[in-house]
Amino acid sequence: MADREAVQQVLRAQKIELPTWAFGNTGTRFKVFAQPGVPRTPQEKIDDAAQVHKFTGVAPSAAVHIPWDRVDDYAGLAAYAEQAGIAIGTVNANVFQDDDYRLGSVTNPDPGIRAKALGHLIECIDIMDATGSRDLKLWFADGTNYPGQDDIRARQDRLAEALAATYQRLAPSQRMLLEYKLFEPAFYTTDVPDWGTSLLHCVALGPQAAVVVDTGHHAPGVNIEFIVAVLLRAGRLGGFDFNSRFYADDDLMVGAADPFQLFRILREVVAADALRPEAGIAFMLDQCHNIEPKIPAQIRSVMNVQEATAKALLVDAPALAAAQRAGDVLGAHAVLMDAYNTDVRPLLAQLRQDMGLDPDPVAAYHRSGYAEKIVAGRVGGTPASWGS
Ligand code: LRH
Ligand code: MN
Repeated sequence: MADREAVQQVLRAQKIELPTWAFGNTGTRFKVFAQPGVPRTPQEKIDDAAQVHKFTGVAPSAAVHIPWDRVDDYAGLAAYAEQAGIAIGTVNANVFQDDDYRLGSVTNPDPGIRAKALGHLIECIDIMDATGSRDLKLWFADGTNYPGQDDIRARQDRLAEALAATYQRLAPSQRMLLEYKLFEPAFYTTDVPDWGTSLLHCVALGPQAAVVVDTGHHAPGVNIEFIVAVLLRAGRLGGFDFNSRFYADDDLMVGAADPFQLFRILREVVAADALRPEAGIAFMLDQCHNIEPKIPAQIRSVMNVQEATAKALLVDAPALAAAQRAGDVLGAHAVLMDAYNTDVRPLLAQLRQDMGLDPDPVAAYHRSGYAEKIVAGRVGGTPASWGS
């Protein structure tokens, strides 16, 4: 079993980025349930994200989504976040909620609409310049619903053209992260449906482009850790959108539906020595808390990533390698399962105490009275939501 002191050192340095949109009202096409105390402004979303960092110590940044987090002064927003003890992280573009994008954004047959979409992508880089963000994350809802609706190859050409124009606007320290998704909202073709398509575009663009693996964006049964291992080997894994699902893009709390899968994914990251910040993997949550209280759900999600990471770090790597070399199938599997079946909660509770935090972040949050404060204080105004 790996050295626990060393494991704690790595866990102490872990950074998990939160999605501002998880603090707003979310739902499905059937209903977006309104919850009391939900933030009304990007600043209030940052306040809530800062609570998660306050109680976990490992969530020092929040990703923003434009226009959901649109403000007049992005440098001011970054300063506000700093005051709250966190930073503005990844900037997410949004070219999926405008009527003009019915037939696509950067892949739309209409060059005028493509230019409009490209304009937004470039605007997001201007925002990154103001917030000091490293990453531009691009997810395109673009696709078709019926065979023949549009030319699959022509849409790829349009996509490549827009990505190239966006890429050349990046500063040397900035990156473009291209997220793929099997389907939804398009139901026949999606223009970036899988890791292969994203990787092809990233390789064509250059070294500042990398793939984002959203754990909810695969067909049932897909071996996500295999994709992770291959992207790490290619040096093109840019980051994760962590969540979990039982069926489709359910956006449930990471590790809730399949904690063993999350462990296997983080095992590939650990095996590639890619947990280090220098490895440049963005560990982000991308979730929607449709029915559950949002801040405790984010705290629980961060804890789920910590637990899976701790188990992945506890794998006895020399013993595993020896069993693998020896072709000892059951022996090798047992080494991995020993780590997975290790109760790491005491180790993490100790780590939190060593970091000056309460060993039980969720209980500490509930004792803080913050939940009652925001319900009482956030009256009036327009609660944040996906508002499509
Ligand atoms: C698309 C997605 C993408 C976003 C959105 C909030 O399903 O995963 O990352 O921008 O969710
Ligand atoms: Mn995502």
